[in-house]
Amino acid sequence: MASEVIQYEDVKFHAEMSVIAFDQGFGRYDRFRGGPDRYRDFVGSGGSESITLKEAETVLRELEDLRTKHLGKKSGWAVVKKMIGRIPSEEERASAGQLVLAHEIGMKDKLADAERTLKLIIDYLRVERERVDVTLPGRRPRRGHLHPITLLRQRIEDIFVSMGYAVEDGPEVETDFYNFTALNIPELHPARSPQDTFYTTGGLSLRSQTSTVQIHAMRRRRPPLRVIAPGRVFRRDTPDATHNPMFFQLEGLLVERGVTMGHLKGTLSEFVRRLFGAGTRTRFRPSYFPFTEPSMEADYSCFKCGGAGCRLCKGSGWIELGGSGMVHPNVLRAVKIDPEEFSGFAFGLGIDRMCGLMYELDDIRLLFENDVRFLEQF
Ligand code: 2U9
Repeated sequence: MASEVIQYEDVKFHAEMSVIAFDQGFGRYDRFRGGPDRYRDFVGSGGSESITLKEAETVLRELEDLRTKHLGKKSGWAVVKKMIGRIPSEEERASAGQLVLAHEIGMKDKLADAERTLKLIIDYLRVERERVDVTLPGRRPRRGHLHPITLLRQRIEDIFVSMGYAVEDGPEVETDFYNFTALNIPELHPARSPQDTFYTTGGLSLRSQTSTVQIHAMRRRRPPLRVIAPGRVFRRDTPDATHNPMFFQLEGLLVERGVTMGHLKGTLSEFVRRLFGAGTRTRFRPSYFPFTEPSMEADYSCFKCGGAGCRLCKGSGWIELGGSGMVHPNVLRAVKIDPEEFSGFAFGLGIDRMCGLMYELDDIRLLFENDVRFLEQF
């Protein structure tokens, strides 16, 4: 083969065969030729021919393969170019060179034309895919709000803070001392039994009232003191429409010199007037709590019927606020406050119960189910 003499005609023949093969392969891409504006026929509103981004990317890849096959280093075209050098006549060699070059330019032009169109189509469609219509209305994030219990707790806190009370917080898991002993709850009192209180295996208990917080407060800051303690408390009740084993309480404690039951009555009366309106009346009934002596229950006139009697107050005209009393001397002694020098009053109310009444909920458990359809009504 190396010794074989090659002539112009041989090169011309092989070159033309190669160009025919190329044209055959290129045929299906011919529609992408047509100059720098040809891409407009495929994209945008004026496009009469359609192509997807994925299709255009595939065609471009195929076109590169076609170039390699017909014009690459291992192609028939490379063989044709090598043949030129083996033509003995200088003149014929020059003519063959010109012929081959002209064919090569022709094929490369076709490829470049189609490639340019495809690249422009791809650029256009990529931009199109990523285009954001800034005039579209946004997705409005759903705005949350505070839980109804929190809303009521904050209203109550505001009233007491304006009367000079500090808001205190404390642990939900307690020792017997804070949960019972310091509160003058006797050793065998049923509240201490595991039937009423949740115990941990380590002998601690979930606080059954927030009085624990006030015991902490009295040990930390000596009297005179005014604190309220809102928070979760836990009692082993079977849940029903009016009970939940976890509920929210708010207790208040005031310890100063010369405090009387008159101060207690005045404080609670003022509190319900601020919460439910100036016309709200109060009444006090004798009661018993281990941590207060004397003790009393406080009622307020129904905010719905004004005392005439309605479904909300079960016809009585009164609604129960909670318990209260003068702090038992034993409780003061438990935290080393001299009951001869200081006296105090305390009260407690259930926030969930009050919340249920104010929003006329027929089941207190709704407050803890976390159902947005319920919660978003407040
Ligand atoms: C200390 C001493 C005494 C807080 C008090 C009540 C009466 C009371 C209930 C109301 C409804 C609990 O949520 S409820 O079930 N509470 O009746 N609580 S006196 O007495 C205290 C507090 C702290 C140091």
